[in-house]
Amino acid sequence: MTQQTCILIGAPVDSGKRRRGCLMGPDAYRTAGLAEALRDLGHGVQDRGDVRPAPFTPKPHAKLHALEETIAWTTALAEAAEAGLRDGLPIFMGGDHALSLGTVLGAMRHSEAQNRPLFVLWLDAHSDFHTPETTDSGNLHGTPLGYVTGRPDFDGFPEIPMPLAQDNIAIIGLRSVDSAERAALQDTTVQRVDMREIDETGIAKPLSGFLERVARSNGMLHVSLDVDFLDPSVAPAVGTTVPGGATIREGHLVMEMLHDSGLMTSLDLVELNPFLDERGRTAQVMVDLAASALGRRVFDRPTRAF
Ligand code: B3U
Ligand code: MN
Ligand code: MN
Repeated sequence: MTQQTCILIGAPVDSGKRRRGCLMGPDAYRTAGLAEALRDLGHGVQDRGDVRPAPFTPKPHAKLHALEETIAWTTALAEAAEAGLRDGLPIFMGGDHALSLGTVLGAMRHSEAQNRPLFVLWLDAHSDFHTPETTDSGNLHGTPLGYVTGRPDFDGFPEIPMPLAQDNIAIIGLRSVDSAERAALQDTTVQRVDMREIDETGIAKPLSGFLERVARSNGMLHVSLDVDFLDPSVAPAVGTTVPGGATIREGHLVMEMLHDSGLMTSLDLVELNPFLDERGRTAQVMVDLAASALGRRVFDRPTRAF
């Protein structure tokens, strides 16, 4: 198995929505033994501690929640992501999904410097494709894919170098998409895999199609795993529970396929709210999924080439 240098980066972002608690995420992952699990697999592990937002002055805003704070996190996390990618495989311990405004931006800058295309795999019940104009909730954790694809109205956020190509994005696990997002997504070539498709064809088929495309382009692959990708019965520690999510096995299969592909270059673990957890079980599930993505398995088997 290829050894990696895993760089753990705490991203206690709690500004992307109103319900608080995701700021406790990084320490929950540490307590659940993320570093130890990765070391047991033979990887090098460095915990860089928690990122802090850039300085900011909060201003009241009619609709958007904590806009300035979220911009400040975006600036700081983009830098942390770029630095982490230079040194190894960064794993961002969130924090709500607003953290991906920064981590994907950092990955975009890094991939541009490497002259390799960036691909993004979004494992989520939601499509997070809003803009600050289209969001009804005003919660910016619903906007990162809108931002990185170059949608309008992200005033005050860092400039996007070159929008992420729609062809380079897959969202898997969809079951809660707002009408403005649906309308916008329908005009794109983003690969959208909803729970119905997973029920009908299984999760491996759409994922391997996507991974083949990443491999063919010698792409870098950023994976963003939202806790609510999983069914709330197995992962209850999340503010927005949407029934009908992925099973534990589907989650592990995705992670095992990612490992076999050797393509993943960075990983977000987002939306864990330890305040809502039951004896740490969701934190543990997320640690186990991360371990699968880094090679944990029962038996060795011949790996599939992508
Ligand atoms: N699309 C809704 C709900 C939502 C998005 N992401 C989460 N919830 N976790 C919104 O508020 O934008
Ligand atoms: Mn999300
Ligand atoms: Mn979600």
